[in-house]
Amino acid sequence: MDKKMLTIDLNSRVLLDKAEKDGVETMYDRKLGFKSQCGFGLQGNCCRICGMGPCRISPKTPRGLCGADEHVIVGRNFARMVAGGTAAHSDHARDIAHTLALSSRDGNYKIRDEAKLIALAKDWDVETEDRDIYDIAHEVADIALMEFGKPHGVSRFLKYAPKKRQEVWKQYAIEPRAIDREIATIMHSTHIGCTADIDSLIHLSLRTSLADGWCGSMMGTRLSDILFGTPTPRRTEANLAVLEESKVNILLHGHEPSLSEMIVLAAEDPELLELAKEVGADGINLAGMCCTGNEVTMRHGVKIAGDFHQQELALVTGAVEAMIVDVQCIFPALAKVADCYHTKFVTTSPKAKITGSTYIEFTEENAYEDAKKIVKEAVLNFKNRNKEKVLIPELKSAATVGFSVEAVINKLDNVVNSQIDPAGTVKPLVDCLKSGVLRGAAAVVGCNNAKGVSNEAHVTIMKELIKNDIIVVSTGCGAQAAAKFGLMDEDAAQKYAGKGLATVCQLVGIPPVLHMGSCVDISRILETVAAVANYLDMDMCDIPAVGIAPEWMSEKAVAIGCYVVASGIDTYLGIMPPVTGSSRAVEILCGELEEKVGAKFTVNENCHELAATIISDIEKKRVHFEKLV
Ligand code: SF4
Ligand code: MSK
Repeated sequence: MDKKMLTIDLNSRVLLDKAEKDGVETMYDRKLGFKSQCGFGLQGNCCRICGMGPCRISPKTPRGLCGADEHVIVGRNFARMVAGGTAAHSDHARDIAHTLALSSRDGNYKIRDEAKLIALAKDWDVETEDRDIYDIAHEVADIALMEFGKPHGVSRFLKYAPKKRQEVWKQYAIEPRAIDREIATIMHSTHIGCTADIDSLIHLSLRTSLADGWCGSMMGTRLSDILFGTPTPRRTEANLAVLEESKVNILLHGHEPSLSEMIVLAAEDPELLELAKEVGADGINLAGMCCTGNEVTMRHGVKIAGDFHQQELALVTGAVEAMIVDVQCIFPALAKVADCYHTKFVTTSPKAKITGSTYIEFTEENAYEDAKKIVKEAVLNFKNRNKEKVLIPELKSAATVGFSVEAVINKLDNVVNSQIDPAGTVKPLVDCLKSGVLRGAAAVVGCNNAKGVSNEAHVTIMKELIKNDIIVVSTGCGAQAAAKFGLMDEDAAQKYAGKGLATVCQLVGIPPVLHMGSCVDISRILETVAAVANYLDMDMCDIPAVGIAPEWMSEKAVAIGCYVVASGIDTYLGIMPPVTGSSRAVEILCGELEEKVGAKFTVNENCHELAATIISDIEKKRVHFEKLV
C-alpha cells in the first residue's frame, strides 16, 4: 500500500516523500509495518490487571484465571480509559488553578478577564466588594483546587447545567464528587477482586467522565480565560506552509497554555528579536500543533502548523529550529525525527520527560525567564539549519478562529433587532433552530487515528453536515483539520453550506465551522448547548445537537465521549472503542444508556454512512424538538 494514501492532506504527502528520501521513519511507515493488530486488544478482552495475567478471553477460555468474564474485563479496561482521560484533562486544570494562585499585578501571570473572574467568584460566594482583584483570584484558585480532593459534596460546576439535566444525574446517581476521588474510585474498583459487573463499571465510567466535563475541563477553560483572556474571533492560517524559510520557526505542541502564553511573550522580547537578526533570521515565527496550537491561535491568532498526525512531518520540513512541548499527545518518536535534522526537541514538563529530548524545565514561578531560555535555544539553533534539507510545502488555508461562547453570542447580536430583543442571549440561535433554517448543531471534535486515513472522516463529515444546514463547532485536532481544509474561512459558507446555514453565516459574519478551542474547551460546547436548553426550559437531550469524534484515539476522547453522552447529547464515533468483546457493554453504551441519560453512542467506521446516520438522527430529533417548542 502507498503510505501517502493514508492521509488526504497534500502537504503531508509531499513530506512523506521527503521523509523517505531523508531516511526518516514516521507513523505512516510504522503503520504499514504493523501487519495486523491484536484481536484481543481490539475487542478489549485482554486483562493484565493482576500478575496472574494476562488473561485473554476466547471461546476456549471464556474466563480469566480469577473467573472474570468478557464483560468484566472489557468494562474494567473501558473504565480505566475514562479514568486516564479524566486524569489528563483535570491535571491540566489543576496546573492552571495553581497558575491562577500565582497570579499577581507585577508578576508573569496577570488577570486578563476580570469580569469572568468576578462572575465565577460570585457564583462561588467569594466576597468581591472592595477587594483587590488578585485577592479574589487567589481565593477562587484555592476553591478550584479543593474540587480535586474535597471530602464532601459534588462538583461546583454541575449547577451550570439545566435543572432537568441535574435531576437526571441525581436520579441515576452519577453526580461526580471530587475529581481525584472519582479517578481513584475507578482505579480501586477495577483492581482485581472488586467490581465485577458491567453495568456498574459503565455507571462508574459515566460519573468519572462527568468529573472531567463538568469540573476538570470546565475549570481548565474558565481559569485559562480569566488568566489569558476569553478568545475573540481573529484571522489566522493553517497547515505546514505557515512555516517561514527566512525566520526562526518555533513549534508549540502539547496542551497547557501557561507555557505557550509565556513563549508568545518571549518571542516578542526585543533582546531575542535582536539575537534572531544577529543569527541571520528575519524574525521569530511561532506556529502551533495539537491543542497548544488551538489555545494560542484562539487568543493570539498564532498560525496553526498542523494536527496530531503532522507532528513528525513538521520536523521533516527541515525548517524547524525547536519543537517545544509540555504534556499530552506528543509522539516519543519526535526525538528520533529531530535527530535527523537540526531541530531541538525541547521537553519542559516533569510529567512528560522523553528520552532523546533536550529537557529545559518550565516552572510557573520563573515562567518568563524559562520561556526566554527556551526561545533563545531555538534562535541560536537557526545557524545550524541545513538549507539543502529544507522543504516547506505550499498549501495553507485562511481561517477565522476564537469562538468562545461569549464570542458566539456577540456575533449573534449582529442579527438582534434591538427594538424587540435583548442583546447578549442565544435567542437568535434558538430562533434559527426553531424555524428549521438551521436543522441542528454538531460538535465535531477529537484526534486523528491511524486506523483510518488522516483527516478524511473529519472533513467528509463536516462537509456533509454543513451542506445539510447543520452548523458545526469544533475543537482539538478536528478543528485543525477544518482550518486546514478551508472550512473555517467565511467563504466556506457559500462554497459548502446549505442555503439556510449559508444565509445565517452571511448575516452573522461567521464561517460554517466554528473553532471553539482545545480539548478541554469542549466545556464551551457543553455551555452553549446548556444555554440553548436553558433558554427553552428544556433538557440538553431535547436539543437537536450531537457530538461526533470521527477520528478519536486518546483516553481523553473516551472520557469526553462519556461525559457528552451523560450530558444527554448523542455521540457518534468513527472508530470502534475496544468494547466489542462484551456484547453487554455494546448493548449498554449503544442502546440502554438512552433510557437512563437520554443519549447513547453510535459507531460506524464508514464516514459517509456515519454522516448520513447523523443527519437522519438530527431530523428525527427535530420532530421531538418541534413538538416541545
Ligand atoms: Fe486474569 Fe483476573 Fe488477573 Fe485479569 S484480574 S489478569 S482476568 S486473573
Ligand atoms: S490534541 S487528544 S490528538 S484532539 Fe488535544 Fe489532538 Fe486528540 Fe490530542
